[in-house]
Amino acid sequence: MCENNTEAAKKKVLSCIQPSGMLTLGNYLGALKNWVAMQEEFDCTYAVADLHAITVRQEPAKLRSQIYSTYALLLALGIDPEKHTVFIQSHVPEHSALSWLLSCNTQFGEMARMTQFKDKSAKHPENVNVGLFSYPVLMAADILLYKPDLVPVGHDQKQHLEIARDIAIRFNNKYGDVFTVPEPYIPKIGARVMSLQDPTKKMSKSDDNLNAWVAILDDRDTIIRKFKRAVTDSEAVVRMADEKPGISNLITIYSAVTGKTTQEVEKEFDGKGYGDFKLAVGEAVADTLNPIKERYDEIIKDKKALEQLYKEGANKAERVARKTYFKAMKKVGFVL
Ligand code: ATP
Ligand code: LTN
Repeated sequence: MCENNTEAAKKKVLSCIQPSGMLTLGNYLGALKNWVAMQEEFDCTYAVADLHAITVRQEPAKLRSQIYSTYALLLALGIDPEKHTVFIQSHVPEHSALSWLLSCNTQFGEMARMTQFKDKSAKHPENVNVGLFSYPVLMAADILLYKPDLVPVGHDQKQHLEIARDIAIRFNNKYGDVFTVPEPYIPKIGARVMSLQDPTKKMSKSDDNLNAWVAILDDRDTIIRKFKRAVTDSEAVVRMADEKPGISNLITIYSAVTGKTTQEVEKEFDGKGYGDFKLAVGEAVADTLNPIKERYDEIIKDKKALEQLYKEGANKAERVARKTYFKAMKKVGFVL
């Protein structure tokens, strides 16, 4: 079989990440590591979802630098813009345009029950904007434009993916076959990483306590210091247990970065104190993240090369997006 046929047979994957802050060890182990791995088996389209980021207030200069840095970080992680499609959402205007068509085919009541909307509007009562409300429709447009078979998402995004599927099915039934109905993809690898300061809460980049989370781009000393300060318990035994959320989280992280099983980790630290264990976790995480940071520092220096890559990415994406968008427009009855 020629290579093109093999490529054509590959299933298509799409996912996006918001440039809404410094990406964390949680984003890496829970999502991005898997994006990298999926490149082997699938034809992947990945985007920096910058339009989604402005559903909460963003300072313009900071937003701009975060968009650059998120794109550069995807490349530093090993996402290959030559073999796959990597772009910035706002560079492909079909996302906003299809979002309008889909909005007029989505019910108010469907959006009003989205739990993320309820959570975020409670968190930012001063800015409950219409974009925050219709966020899942834009996400549906992101997905449906590229007809992916699979969409890798974390648990928090499953409800949004379900809506994207409902919108696609309803649109197809009303106007004829336009969209592929995507399946959620829950990764085989993927750890849920908890806060280092409150291990009952997920590690989150919007946590005000900087010791609670590790950025992918933190330097070695900072990473080790944050792990040294991680909240644990007074038992002084390294074992996985519900009543030991701090140590259990550190075991999960150590397993994820070293590939060792829980049992192997428990055995390795049998009879050793928490000090030794925390240092080992910090060092192992730094060993994993530091090479990414080194590549990132190189990539972000060369703005010209970066610009060329994101422009090419947008062109590649738009060729696919435009076809789907015009097909949808035509079916709805617009004059083209
Ligand atoms: P925020 O802090 O603004 O809520 P976040 O850090 O939770 O953001 P998102 O941008 O919502 O990150 O998530 C991007 C991806 O990373 C999602 O697929 C999400 O499931 C995954 N992810 C985020 N935090 C973690 C975590 N602590 N453990 C595992 N996966 C995570
Ligand atoms: N809402 C997602 C980011 C996102 C996304 C998408 C994920 C925007 N568009 C399309 C998958 C597919 C988030 O906040 N994690």
